Amino acid sequence: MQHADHHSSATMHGAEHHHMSGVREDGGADSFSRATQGLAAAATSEIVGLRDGDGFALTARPGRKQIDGATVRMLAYNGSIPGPTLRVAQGSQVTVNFTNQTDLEATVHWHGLRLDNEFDGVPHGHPHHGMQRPVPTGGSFRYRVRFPDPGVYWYHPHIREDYAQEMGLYGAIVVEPNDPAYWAPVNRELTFTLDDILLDGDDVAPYSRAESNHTAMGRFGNVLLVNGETACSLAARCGEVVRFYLINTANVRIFNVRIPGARMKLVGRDHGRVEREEFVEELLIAPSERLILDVLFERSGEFIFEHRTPQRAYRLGTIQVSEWAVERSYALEFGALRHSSDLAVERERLAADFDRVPDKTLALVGEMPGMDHMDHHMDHMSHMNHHADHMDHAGHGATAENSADDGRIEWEDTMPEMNEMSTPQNMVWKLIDRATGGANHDIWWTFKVGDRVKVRVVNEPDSDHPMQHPIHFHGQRFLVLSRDGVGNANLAWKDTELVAAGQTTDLLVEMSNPGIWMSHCHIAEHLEGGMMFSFEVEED
Ligand SMILES: [Cu+2]
Repeated sequence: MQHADHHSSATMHGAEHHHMSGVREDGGADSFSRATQGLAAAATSEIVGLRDGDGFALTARPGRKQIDGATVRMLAYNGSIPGPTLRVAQGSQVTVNFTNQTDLEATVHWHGLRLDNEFDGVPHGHPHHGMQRPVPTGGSFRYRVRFPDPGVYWYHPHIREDYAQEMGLYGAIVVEPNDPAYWAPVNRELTFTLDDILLDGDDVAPYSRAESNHTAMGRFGNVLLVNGETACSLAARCGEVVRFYLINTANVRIFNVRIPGARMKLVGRDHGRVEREEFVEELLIAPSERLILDVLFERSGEFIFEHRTPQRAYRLGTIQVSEWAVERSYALEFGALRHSSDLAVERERLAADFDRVPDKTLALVGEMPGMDHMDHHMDHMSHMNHHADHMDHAGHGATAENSADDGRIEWEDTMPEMNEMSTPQNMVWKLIDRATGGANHDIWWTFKVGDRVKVRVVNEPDSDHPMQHPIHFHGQRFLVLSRDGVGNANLAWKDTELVAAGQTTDLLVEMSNPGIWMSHCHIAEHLEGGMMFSFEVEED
């Protein structure tokens, strides 16, 4: 694992430590505590198998952790960062007794699960349909969680995500399919959370209790973490096929993952299988998205698990593959590219949806009230020129799949001082319903169970700060129909989709789960800045 500011050949894109005033802001009631005295060291994450009907206790509390030589105060579920990985069977239901021992209100959001509305973890002062009362410090809440779909999901708080999630409150959920032939056989399955954290010298860069900051670009970290650790290493055997369940738990950072020298096959995304498996060199994963990759290690030696941006490569981890061949290799099965018959049926079904007029159009807009117009204009121009260079270089602007080199993604914090000072007051992020002009809280959509709603998401290239946004729908699942007018050649059920700056993406959202649900940008600071709205799905 590399420290993000080593070998900063990326010049201005190097994520440098933010050397703030140098004065610690501890002790003030305005900041979350950074004290580590008396806290237990965070443990490594456990894998917990839960059976239908089981109960499980989940407690969030502060813990202490060593990161890159610094001892910092963090938050842990059941004493570990990430929290326990839950392994459950498709169709099962469990009860989670959550207790909040942190120093802020909390909920647990079960990201991607089509569960009952009241257990979705969206906070509201007065609990009503789709909402729950925030769990105060010392309080608890009983969640009933069900798992209708195979795939990989995760859990995290839905209050001050910019702080609580960054501090370690996240955990993986692997839902095992009922059909034993759903996945190809592999030797092992491993779960990896991809994250970063912003250190300021020997401590976590401070957080205000009153409001989030880094609202403009989101809080980029300067240390990368895989499963909460800076040095991820694993051992494998020659001929072994390992399934990687990847979850991006970062506030804003996008990862572009690869393992040079090993063979990698995309087999699934958020909610299970892809339409057709494909061999890949590298793949993007945006905040809150998931990837399911099968990896074959054909020869012995050291392999690097890497995050590649257009400017540089970061080491995420190291895999040592021994010469000792695995007893049963699944190399043959790995070589077969399987198709999902369920998604083939969906493709036929949605042929008419590709060309029809969208039911809803959402624009993604950033506004900087009070920002000097001229400065803004110049910044914007240089920003767009930068994009144009990359597009020329890559030779394309629109592809069926988002790629690392299409030039419309911010990989690092390019304006750290300005970003750090930005708040929801001076940087406003909006989801705008083009039909009504309503923004964020003003939007209220109503659908019926069974509706398949075509939502066009237009990430406006001319707003005050065009950048990518991972758009997330709670409680439902969707298919990506097209990106920039190019039809999606490989369907998968998802709950989050990255929309690059200037990109137009059409989604087909299947309204299958009744209730009042949230949709929002999953950049934590954009959500905190109000980039969200609610929609209702009525029982038929
Ligand atoms: Cu956003």
